Amino acid sequence: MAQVDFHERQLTLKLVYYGPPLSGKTTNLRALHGRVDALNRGRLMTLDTRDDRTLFFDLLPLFFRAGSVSIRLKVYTVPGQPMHEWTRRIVLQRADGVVFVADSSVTQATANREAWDGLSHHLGALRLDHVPVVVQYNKRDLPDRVEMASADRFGDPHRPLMEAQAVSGVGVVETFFATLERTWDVVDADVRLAERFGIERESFLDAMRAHIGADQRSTTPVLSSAS
Ligand SMILES: Nc1nc2c(ncn2[C@@H]2O[C@H](COP(=O)(O)OP(=O)(O)OP(=O)(O)O)[C@@H](O)[C@H]2O)c(=O)[nH]1
Ligand SMILES: [Mg+2]
Repeated sequence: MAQVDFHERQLTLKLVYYGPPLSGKTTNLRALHGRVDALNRGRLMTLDTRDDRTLFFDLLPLFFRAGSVSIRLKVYTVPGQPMHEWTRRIVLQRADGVVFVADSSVTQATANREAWDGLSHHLGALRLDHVPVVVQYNKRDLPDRVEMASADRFGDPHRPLMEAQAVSGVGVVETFFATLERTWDVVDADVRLAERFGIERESFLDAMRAHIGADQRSTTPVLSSAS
């Protein structure tokens, strides 16, 4: 659950990137990190094995202000390898929103489904069934990618699916914001954020956009007003 300190006017939210082995969870986080302009950038913490497999988790902390409220957004990835099931549960604790990064390769359909089942199981055990989950089909550049029309929607035929090619940054920010919007709505319904902090959903999202929208590759430095 979100940590909300109405007295100090501080809000801490946790997002978790979950999914099968090698689907591109860490790559999503790296692309997101690359978007935050250098002046505002927090450290991206990764803990890998020598072959780049996530060992415990990655963490990208994002700090920004929306009006008079300080927001701390902690973005994690879980390790996808089967042996890390317990670590995945620990990383999911207290999540406010989840991005499920599915692999578009048709050969990964079973792996996607197994990871989804694991996620559902953990969310249930952690009493987090209300947490919004946004599904991203990553690696849309693969020649053997599944057609979106026939892609697994994990039990909900109306579930919206995001498409991404995280390795080139495509679809990363869109997925992130889709998740953040749904997370705000669920947390707001729970603790009445807008009413008690006096910030509207759009101001929160605009502040986040200002923080993450500045492209570090831009030759003109863009100073975020939200720092
Ligand atoms: N073709 C293609 N490859 C991608 C894409 N995104 C990530 N990859 C590659 O997929 C491999 C795994 O990416 P990671 O981001 O490390 O995957 P992960 O989900 O964090 O893996 P684990 O932490 O071990 O579960 C790397 O070689 C990436 O370069 C994509 O959009 N297209
Ligand atoms: Mg990883």
